[in-house]
Amino acid sequence: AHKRKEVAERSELVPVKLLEKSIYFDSKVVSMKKYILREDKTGIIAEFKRRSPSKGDINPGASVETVTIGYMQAGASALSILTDQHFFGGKNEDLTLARKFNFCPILRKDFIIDEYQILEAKSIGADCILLIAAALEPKRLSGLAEFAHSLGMEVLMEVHDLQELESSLNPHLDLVGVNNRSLKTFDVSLDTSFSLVDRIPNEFVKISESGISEPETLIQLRNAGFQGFLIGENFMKTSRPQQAALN
Ligand code: IGP
Repeated sequence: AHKRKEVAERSELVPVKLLEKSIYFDSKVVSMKKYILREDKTGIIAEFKRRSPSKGDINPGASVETVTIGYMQAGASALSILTDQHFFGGKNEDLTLARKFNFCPILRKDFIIDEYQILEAKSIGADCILLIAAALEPKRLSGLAEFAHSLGMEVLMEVHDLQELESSLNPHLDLVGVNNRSLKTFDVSLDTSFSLVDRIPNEFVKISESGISEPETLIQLRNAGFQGFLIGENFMKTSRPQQAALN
């Protein structure tokens, strides 16, 4: 409900015509799918997140430039930038700043419910959008994914259980992510990932999301069949997130 209002307000303020004037609107997308599969990289999608509903403030003063450049130097395959202000203290300018300093795929992390937000994602410099199965009707999700593809962007669909996965799979997705954190209780269980990995068709790049804090966990997830790993808090909670990513 809160996103509906935000979208209505913003589309009033910044009409689509203006979004389309952005220098990023016609620029080529950097493929997250390809970068995740590159063997000279770790498969890690490193996230910039100042705060979260489950943890409160994580790193309120962190600098987008310093952290994202450090992430990429440490071997991350891609970046995820929270742009949701209400729950995560993010903003669109964070993503654009990350874009200016990095040549890599960038995921716009937000709650996308409308085509306007996808046009906006393109205009701020994103390469990939997140669509959350728990928040969208399967038909709607598929339509939004198709729309993102029409702009040249890639799509990561996030699921929490088998029901969401099976009802929402569609041909317009590039990556499928299993979120280990329940949106309702905020409890993290890596078993969510282990139990769903084999149910994701191999045409999609498989991502495990949330609660990853040990190198061993990453290795176990990789052995189970995951190709990408979305990591935020474990890096951001340190005073130098860009160095945490080196370990
Ligand atoms: C990162 P963590 O536990 O490493 O900070 O998790 C990422 O998976 C998490 O931020 C996330 C998220 C989301 C945030 C996953 N899905 C959807 C906002 C919306």
